Amino acid sequence: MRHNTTKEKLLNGQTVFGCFIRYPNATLVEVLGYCGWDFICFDGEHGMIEPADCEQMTRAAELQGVTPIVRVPVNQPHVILRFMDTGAHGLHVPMINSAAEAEAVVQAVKYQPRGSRGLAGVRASDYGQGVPLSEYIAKANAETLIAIHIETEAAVNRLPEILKVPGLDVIFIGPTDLSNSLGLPGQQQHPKVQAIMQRIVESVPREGPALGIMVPNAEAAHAWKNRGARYITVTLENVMNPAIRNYLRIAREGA
Ligand code: 3PY
Ligand code: MG
Repeated sequence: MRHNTTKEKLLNGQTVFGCFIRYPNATLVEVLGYCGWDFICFDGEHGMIEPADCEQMTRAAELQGVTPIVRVPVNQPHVILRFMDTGAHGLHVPMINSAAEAEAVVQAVKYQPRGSRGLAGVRASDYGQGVPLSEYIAKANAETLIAIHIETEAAVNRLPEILKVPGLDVIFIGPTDLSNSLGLPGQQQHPKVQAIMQRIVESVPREGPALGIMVPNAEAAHAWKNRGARYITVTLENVMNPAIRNYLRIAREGA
């Protein structure tokens, strides 16, 4: 397993910026790797990315020195295992609603003694051809980044308990699912959605796991940086759309 520079930056108190992509394509990762992202997150929840895609995309990210992270579709150990065995440096797990569910994530991701992840000579462990497995285990346990999604009202209510689970690196706000959970689907700017996000901000202490969030644009990213978020993501579509529209406007009408 390679060194996780995104986790290192978080541990040093820095803020990291990443891009979510939902298309199973390693070339896209390679291209985006030239843009300066700290990490790229391959979306296996709302995208079509399967473990075999994740493996190729992880290779491309490593080639570019950008951290490969994957969002798994569901909090199940056998699913998490297949994605993490590709060598991804970290993962997002959606819909974590209790301390027990957060603990299950850590159990699935970490090897003994902290967790119970299954061990084999897979890509993550250099196919057993690199350092001894015992060395790999210690490195993987230290370097793998865990981001859990807090995206329901129930999760926010239980956040103090969830935060006590050791091994979490990022408490990630999912604004879209939060709006859904409050019966206000797609209304992320609604005062009730904003208020529950503020509760999360106030519940996550600065010295614990980093606060993370999905934002719609650069202005929101910077505003969230100022609010204390240190793990900030955007979708490829949300950075691409205004850039293309701006290009076409200027091309057609002049600057
Ligand atoms: C959400 O907004 O629900 C998310 O999961 C963002 O990635
Ligand atoms: Mg979500």
